[in-house]
Amino acid sequence: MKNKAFACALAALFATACNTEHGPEKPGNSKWISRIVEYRPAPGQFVNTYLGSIDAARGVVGGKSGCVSLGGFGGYIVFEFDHEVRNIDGTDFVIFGNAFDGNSEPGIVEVSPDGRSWYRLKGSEDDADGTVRDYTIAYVRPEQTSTAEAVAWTDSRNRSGRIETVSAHRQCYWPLFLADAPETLIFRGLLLPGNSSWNGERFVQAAFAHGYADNWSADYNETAGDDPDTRGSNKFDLDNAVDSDGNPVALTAIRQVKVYTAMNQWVGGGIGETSTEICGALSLSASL
Ligand SMILES: [Ca+2]
Ligand SMILES: [Ca+2]
Repeated sequence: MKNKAFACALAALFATACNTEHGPEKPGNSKWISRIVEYRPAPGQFVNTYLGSIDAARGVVGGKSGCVSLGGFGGYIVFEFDHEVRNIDGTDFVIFGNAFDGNSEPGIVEVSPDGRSWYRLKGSEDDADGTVRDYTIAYVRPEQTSTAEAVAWTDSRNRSGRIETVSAHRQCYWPLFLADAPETLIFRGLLLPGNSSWNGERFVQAAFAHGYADNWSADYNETAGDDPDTRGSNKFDLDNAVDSDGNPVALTAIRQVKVYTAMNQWVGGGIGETSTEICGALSLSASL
């Protein structure tokens, strides 16, 4: 069928799918992230490295082979797919992290139907003792940015501290690539209680039950939607959306996803600040 082959080649040229049984069809959707809307990390040991740059953020588009670090509390990434993520039965999308047993760095997930209104997907610790609503932190740019230096912060609970440097990472911890070149970085959100403890041999960061990114939860190695690519991810359901007062919100579909580091925690043993990593995401609406 020479003509059909030509038609398919032509269809491919214009990025449309070609079904050999029924001819050209509507363009296919990708199940992976299609675009990074914003990447604004908080200071951290991987900022300005291969894990903490604009290139790292772009690296999580189109698959799950890249990884980007969000730095300390509040640092975030916003991404979208090439289609709306619909609220289907159960899991609607999944997010990949680099969690493993004893290394959970939970990030809170928010979703938006329009890029303006945002709703949190409620996780297991959102109402736990030690969780702080409307938490605000302000980091101050260090005096010099040519080499590693601790980054001071103050927060809405009248506390102060520093993102200390660790010996393994000697570059500047302050994000130098932000277009607005801020002198102060301010982040707001829900602060989750710390998860770090000494188990007699090493410091561990325990998993929370469910509802966070980069979290070694029980569902991490399960699959969703009969897609084996979803293994090794946290699962998210739009049914868990809540507004800023914590009241449930009915969402039928969303356009954008935001993830931010949800702890302001320093872990001993040379581990340093808790920082959520995002290594891709997958929508279960791509083939709907
Ligand atoms: Ca759902
Ligand atoms: Ca991590």
